[in-house]
Amino acid sequence: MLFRFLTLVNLLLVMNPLIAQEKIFLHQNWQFKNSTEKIWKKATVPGLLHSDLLDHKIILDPFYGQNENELQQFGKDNWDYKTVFEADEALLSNRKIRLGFEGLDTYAKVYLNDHLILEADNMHRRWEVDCKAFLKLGKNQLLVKFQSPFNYLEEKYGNNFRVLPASNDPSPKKESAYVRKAPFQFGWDWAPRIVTAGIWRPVYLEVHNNTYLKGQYFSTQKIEKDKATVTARFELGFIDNKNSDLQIEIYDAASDQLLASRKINSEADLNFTFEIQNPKLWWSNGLGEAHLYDVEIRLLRNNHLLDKKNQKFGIRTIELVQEKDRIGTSYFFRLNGKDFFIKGANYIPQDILLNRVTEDQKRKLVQDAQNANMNMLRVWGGGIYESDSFYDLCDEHGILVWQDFMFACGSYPADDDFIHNVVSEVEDVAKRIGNHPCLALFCGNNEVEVAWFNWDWQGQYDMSEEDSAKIWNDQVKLFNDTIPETLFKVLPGVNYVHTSPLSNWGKLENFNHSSMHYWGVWHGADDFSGFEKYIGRFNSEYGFQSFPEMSTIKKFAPDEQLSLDSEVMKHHQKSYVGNERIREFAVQYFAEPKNFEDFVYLSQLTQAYGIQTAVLAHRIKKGHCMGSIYWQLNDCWPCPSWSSIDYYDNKKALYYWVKKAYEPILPVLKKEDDYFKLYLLNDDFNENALEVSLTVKDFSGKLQWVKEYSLITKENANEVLANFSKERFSNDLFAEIEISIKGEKQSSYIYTFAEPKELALQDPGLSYRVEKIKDSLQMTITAKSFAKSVFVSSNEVGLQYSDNFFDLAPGSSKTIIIKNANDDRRFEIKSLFDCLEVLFCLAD
Ligand code: BMA
Repeated sequence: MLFRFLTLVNLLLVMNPLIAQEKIFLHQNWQFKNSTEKIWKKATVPGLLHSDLLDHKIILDPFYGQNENELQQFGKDNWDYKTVFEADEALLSNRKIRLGFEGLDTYAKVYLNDHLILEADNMHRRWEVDCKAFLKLGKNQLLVKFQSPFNYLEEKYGNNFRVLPASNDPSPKKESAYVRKAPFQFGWDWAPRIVTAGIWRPVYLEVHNNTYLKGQYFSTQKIEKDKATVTARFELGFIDNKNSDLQIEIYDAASDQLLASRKINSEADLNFTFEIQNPKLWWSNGLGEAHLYDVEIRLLRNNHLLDKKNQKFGIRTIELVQEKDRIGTSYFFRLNGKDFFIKGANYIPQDILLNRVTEDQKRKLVQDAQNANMNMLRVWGGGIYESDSFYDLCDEHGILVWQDFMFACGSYPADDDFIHNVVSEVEDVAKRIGNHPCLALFCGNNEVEVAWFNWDWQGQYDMSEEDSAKIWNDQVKLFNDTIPETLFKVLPGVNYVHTSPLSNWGKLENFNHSSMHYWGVWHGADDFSGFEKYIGRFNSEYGFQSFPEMSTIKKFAPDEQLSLDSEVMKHHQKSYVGNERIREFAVQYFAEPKNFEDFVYLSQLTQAYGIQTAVLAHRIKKGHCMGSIYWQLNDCWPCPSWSSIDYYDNKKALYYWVKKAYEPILPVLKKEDDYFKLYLLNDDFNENALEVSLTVKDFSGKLQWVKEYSLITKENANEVLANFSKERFSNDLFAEIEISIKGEKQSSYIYTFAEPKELALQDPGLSYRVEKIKDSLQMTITAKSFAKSVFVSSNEVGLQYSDNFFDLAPGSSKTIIIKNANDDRRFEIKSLFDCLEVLFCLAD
């Protein structure tokens, strides 16, 4: 079959000399074995060792119970992967044949027909090598021998190994600092330790018969009223020395209109500018359309087409503005000349077994971010540089990306080998993803600098002054010199900061400067009032943990472990702070949980309450503060964590509450000293003529008073609509704020006037109606009296609710759409007054 496929491809190549290159994926016939054993077993490529072990039932589900403990040896062993593929004459007749790996995890020796043709030592980069000389007619064997990072380091350093700080790596030697492999796989405060190996991204042969297009980069130089100046840069791959008489032409792919053409006679000609008339700009979510240009690039010699490629790009300028101002030091983004507020989340890899993440899962998550009114994701530095498709999705959905380089919470060596490795990694990553309009910022690392100055590593790791100076100089060399110098060579002028945060939360003055990870809540002793007191200029991390819902917990814990302090629940909690902190806060803000299920529900409300408090405080202080990126969007396994969407794609209360808090135009009623202030938070750049009504009722529905306002909003400016003395509100009242345009209701919001625990809630008398409409369920829930935080859940994971964890005014109904529900799913509806309100099963 494979043979036939290759033959066909090569026939095409022979018959059509215009096709200069072709990729042939080598994903068939793979086998693997422990390198000390003899028997080969079937393997999946692309894939990872632990997935293969799972497929063969050699290991149990690493997420269940405490199974993680049982599989540590597999990451310490060495593993071999091999395949056999056929090469025919047509293939071998190609002038140039390259073997490429889009990802090898991590220390790998690659043998083609027993010739060592590649030695890899970095999971984060692509590898390509000429292999024509080693291919033969007929069967060819490709063998990849993976050495575990531990064995590799042992062999390299022996007794001279020097432990470097790596706060989340539980191993005493903290090897992860030396290995260019996703840091979180060595364990993190939300991740198990699964040290994988394998051919984790595609592997292919690529053939070339002519000079070819190897890379193409477009960046916006200038945007004027009716034209944009775009810089195009190209990289060519060569077969021979005939590099003259070339021509590059750029066409609009849809209209086939020629946009630019250039004669190429030297390296310098590969970099040129051209203009696009009446450009359509790329905007982030909320500011406008994320328009993408699709161009076809043709490479010609004497009018003969040598190669062609399609490439998308956006016309946009983005600056990170870091200037001294009257407060301190600013940190905000300017997109196409507009200064705007960033609303987003920190993104981590979607599965610790990275090969399991599907394209659908990626699309879904980026769409979820867009639907939650986010305009930025931070691809955090302890994971991976994402796949190309992830950045494509961000381009399409107007989600800006803050891209960390993959260094987090540790110190790193800076010897020649390591620096050389990092240079190759940075070059490769910048070339691979640098073209995307979504890319707003590259950041050297996560928390390497704050950790150095605040976490007492010098004491913990017993460093002499000399050691300490050396280690610190190494960090400066890496993040202030090597990485930016390399990055700017590939992407001149791109935004770069050497670390996040630039300012630490320890001192009040620091909140006037730059980026901030505020961890006084959770890692410090602050309660949620800290979120209102301590507001950085740009909050790139802050968060609070919760438990995933019961359907997810039951996937990893047997019934007898369903308690907060059971062994399994403790095992899945990877933060040193522990599960008890979640309970303390739930009791402080909501209620003493009646049982474990009740605790799980309250944990989510507590988290949502805290983070919503933070987001609103950040937005109210727009100007001082220009960004809010909470920790963390998603999970890589099922566990209690800071996430807003759990591993099985159940959205937590946090997701729905943040989605509201991130709305572009949002009325907020907030207690400040002796007053309740009615704010209109406004991130919209248009002028809107709005009517705002505020209706106050008691929990049984009796009307107290009403106020109405009309206004025309100002571009991107918050306003205070009213101040009310606090006596006008009590713990048995709620307000419904409606926004209308020309009498037509656009949105409505409910606010209560005391902390949830203080509310004088009464039995809401919930009832429901369910209808099946096509493949979705439509559930209408009605409340007799005020219902707080109504939560619909099922006994299965992954259901998609159009809304959840919402309040209902007395006598009102809300209809939600539930997707992915089978007829035999059981549902529960609960509210804060009473858990387990209604139990039903559609099949009953
Ligand atoms: C942040 C992150 C992670 C960590 C999180 C929660 O600082 O950078 O290192 O998982 O805190 O502790």
